[in-house]
Amino acid sequence: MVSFSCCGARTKKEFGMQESASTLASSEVAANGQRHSAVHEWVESIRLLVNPENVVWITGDEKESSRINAELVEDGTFLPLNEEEYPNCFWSRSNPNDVARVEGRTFICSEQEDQCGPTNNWMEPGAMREKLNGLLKNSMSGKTMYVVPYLMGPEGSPYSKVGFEITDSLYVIANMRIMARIGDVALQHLKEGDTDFVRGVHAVADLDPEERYIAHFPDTCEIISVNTNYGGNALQGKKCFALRIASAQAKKEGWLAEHMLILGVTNPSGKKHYVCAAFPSACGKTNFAMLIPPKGYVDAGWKIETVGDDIAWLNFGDDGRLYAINPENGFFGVAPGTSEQTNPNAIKTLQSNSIFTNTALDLDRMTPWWEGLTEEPPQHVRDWLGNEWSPEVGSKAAHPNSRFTAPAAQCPSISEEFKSPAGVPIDAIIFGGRRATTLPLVFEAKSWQHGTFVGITMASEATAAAVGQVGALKHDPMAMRPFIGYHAGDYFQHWLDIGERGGSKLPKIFHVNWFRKAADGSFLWPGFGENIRVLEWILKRVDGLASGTETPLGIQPKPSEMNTTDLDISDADLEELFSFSRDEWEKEVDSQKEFLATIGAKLPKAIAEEHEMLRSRVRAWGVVE
Ligand code: OXD
Ligand code: MN
Repeated sequence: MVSFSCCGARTKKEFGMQESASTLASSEVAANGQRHSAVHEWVESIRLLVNPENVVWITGDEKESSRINAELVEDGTFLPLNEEEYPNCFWSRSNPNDVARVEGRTFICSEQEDQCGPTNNWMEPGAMREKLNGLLKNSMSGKTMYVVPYLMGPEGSPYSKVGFEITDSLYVIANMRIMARIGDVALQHLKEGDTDFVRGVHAVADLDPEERYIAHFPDTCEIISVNTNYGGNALQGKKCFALRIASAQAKKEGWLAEHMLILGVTNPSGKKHYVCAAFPSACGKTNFAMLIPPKGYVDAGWKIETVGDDIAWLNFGDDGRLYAINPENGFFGVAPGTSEQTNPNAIKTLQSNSIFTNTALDLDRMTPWWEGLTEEPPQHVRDWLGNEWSPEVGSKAAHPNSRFTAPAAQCPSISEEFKSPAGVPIDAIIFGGRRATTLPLVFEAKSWQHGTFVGITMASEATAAAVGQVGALKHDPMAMRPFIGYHAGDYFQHWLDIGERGGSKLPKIFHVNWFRKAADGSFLWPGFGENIRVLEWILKRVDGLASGTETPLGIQPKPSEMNTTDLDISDADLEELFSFSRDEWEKEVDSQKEFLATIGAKLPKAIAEEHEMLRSRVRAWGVVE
């Protein structure tokens, strides 16, 4: 039996690199010591605080990566998987108390409390600094402090941004290497004397959940996460930088940092459109980003390409349109439910050079396993807690939020444009949630302002990506509730301001719901690859080829506009997917009102008006005078 320990704090290892407080492993850093003096001053200030035995700069090269993985294997954090089936892949378990994002321990430390708003936890920056300095002080003594330069966005893109994560966790570096472009490539993006970079510090400490902090300082572009090693908290490029800090930067600079996938759709006439979509965590976003069309569509010439699966940065191009880049370089996907049936592209992506955290392990094959990967579990399974497991145990073998970290470039559907510095022009923005009732399969908003309202009022039944009650309905504006790095009311206003600026060149906005259920609890819509049928209608609307029909919610497809060829769905189910219940909508509008009230005085007037207009439309619908 292979002995295996949890990833967590580790002691200093030789690492086989030049190392000392002042030695820089990267030739680039050494050569540009002066050029990056602002970086060095900050790194030195952290070194003095955390007091490591040595400092190592991460260069991002292949040999370094092999050394890191070997060291993680040596200290028991990584278990190498079957080299034939999963080359260069590793299995890892986290501390059981550290398996998801913890919104209760996530803070936005803006100068003023009213810059933080009701969707975030606030702590006065000085008080938070004092608290964190206490936790960080000497936290790396006897250990190595690694400095990880990273680039969010494609190389050479004017929209890409540089961050640094100082960490004592090789597990974090191994994951960051997949999720971001790390090392010298990031330093090359920093211009002479540039101070525009995000400063991040991460210390595993002793993983005490009571002293766990994921703190953001949007005014100074700083991130500090302590007492956690979970991806969403500790891989700072992702949620911390690319959403929370970037959203605050985007507000100041006039762009959008959004929790959205990006995909390209080519239709049979060869026309290519790009779409962004926002769904709350673990609502099938990765599956949608890598959608494989059904055979009839493939034969007809439809093609889907993936640009991003989680985050989009949208900037205005010279032509006045919104262009999206994916700031990330990898996928940090939820494993359970991912299979050859649900997402063959993800399965191919994660077949090599990937890390599996908190999945189960097939001990005979030394391959990762999770619920849904195969119909039957393997014979000999170790669960995510490290115990022998069989279905009789009654618990899940893989944690519901277990993850794969896999390089985006390995995805069979990855778009050429994934690396495009200019990004891709967006034709449609799609909002969606997991709703068993009330919301139809698809509708289009009447305008950018109405679409902003639709995004603000989206809600979803909670999943396992964040700690909390699974199944409860949560309002999640633009799927950004846990990620808006400033006051939600100001964020809503920012969306309206973007609307003013972009005018008629802006993408059209839609809402979808793949999860509506019949009275017997079964899903009404097959979902997965069939969702291309909804995309087809959306793009017909973009091209002015479908007139749709007006409902209180917006514009829905006429039955004849939905392509149902080869689709196994009854007319009754299709009708139910689009049905409108005044009773359900009266309740929905009330629950929206309650949510909007939580935003307080900063709720834009235009949004309150949209809400009133929706209420009137709902009341008037079908009422014969
Ligand atoms: C994620 C999330 O991990 O949204 O992408 O929680
Ligand atoms: Mn996400």
